[in-house]
Amino acid sequence: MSAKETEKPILVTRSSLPPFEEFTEMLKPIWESGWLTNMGDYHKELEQKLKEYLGADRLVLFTNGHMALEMVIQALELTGEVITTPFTFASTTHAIVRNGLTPVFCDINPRDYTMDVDKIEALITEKTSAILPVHVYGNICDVERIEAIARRHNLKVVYDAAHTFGETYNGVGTACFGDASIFSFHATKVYHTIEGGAVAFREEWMEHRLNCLKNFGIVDQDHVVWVGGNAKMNEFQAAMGLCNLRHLEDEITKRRRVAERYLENLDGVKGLKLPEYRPGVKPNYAYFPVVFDGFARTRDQVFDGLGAHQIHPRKYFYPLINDFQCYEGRFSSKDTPVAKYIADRVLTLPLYADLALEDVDRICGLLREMG
Ligand code: T4K
Repeated sequence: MSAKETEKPILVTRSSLPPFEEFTEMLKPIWESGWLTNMGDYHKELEQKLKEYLGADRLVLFTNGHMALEMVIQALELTGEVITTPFTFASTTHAIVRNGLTPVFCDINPRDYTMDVDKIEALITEKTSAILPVHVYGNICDVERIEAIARRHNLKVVYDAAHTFGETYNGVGTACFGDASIFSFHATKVYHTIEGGAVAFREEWMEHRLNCLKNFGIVDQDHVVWVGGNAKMNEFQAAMGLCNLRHLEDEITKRRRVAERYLENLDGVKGLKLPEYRPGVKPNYAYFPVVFDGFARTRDQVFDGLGAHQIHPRKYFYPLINDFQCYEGRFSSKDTPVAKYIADRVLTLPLYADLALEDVDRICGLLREMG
């Protein structure tokens, strides 16, 4: 049934859920054992299944993607400055700053909005310890060139892969790039555990440290070795994750249909830049960003125009992080002009598995009328 018939607003996304009984059935063992959190059976099972699915040799679960990022930065003992992108969700920069480090913003490329690799080296100083790029919207960064730069300058690479669950580049999963990659399993993601996240990483020693950090830095009852926090995934989250993993292929297929319908409908509309992936990327259709550049209306006019029809895209990722109030006086979006340009013109259109194709047609019809 289309949203027009139900008169429900169409939001940018809508969580997919497994069949109700499938989830409630999973709850029985939790009731029987009385084990609700702290690395229970579902936690162990999910960790194993996700390693297999993502092709990751090593992976540790977290209660959300943000804590995964904060704690991998802590585990790697990064220092000084971290080169990153301002064109992302608040989490990426906040995780750097909350570790007492200085983000150094690199501009993005106007094609797929990932870090402009040609601009990284000019930002490296003797204080730089790492590069933290984002596979924004699921657009995979130029991982080869980032790897080469990092090796040349002896820097760590941590990818914010929050948007890339299930994606591959030349057949390799995104969990396999850099020293580590973080994933978000938030309710709004292609794959979710209600709230949740993970770190996939290269070196074996990190496993013990990450597992301790997410549990207050406790090694055992007699030893607390790190100043950790509490970032454990609980059994209810893990149960949801196990259910959702069974439905993932279906989820991505349905999303692909929606994305393809947008592409068919919007192809050739003047002043509308549609999503583009680098060759070799197998996408998961997490987001459908469009950039209004030379379109008859501004991004904000389109946002309001669709809103009048109960259609609510989002301005991901606006405002740019270097313009956030909390960073006033420290950074400026003037230093990242391409990111500023895109952030002022981008809208992510509604995209989720159950979005009816006739609703996609309606959204596209409205966009064409405005163009
Ligand atoms: N790095 C990157 C690049 C990220 O994008 C994120 C998260 C992270 C790191 C951190 O990962 P987590 O710690 O979150 O695991 C949403 C998500 O909360 C956030 O996870 C996500 N990025 C970000 C891009 O989007 P908001 O503030 O836009 O969420 P909200 O509440 O406005 O929801 C957006 C829409 O989603 C709603 O209009 C309707 C739908 N929705 C929302 C919820 C909460 C549902 O359908 N079901 C729900 O339960 O941040």
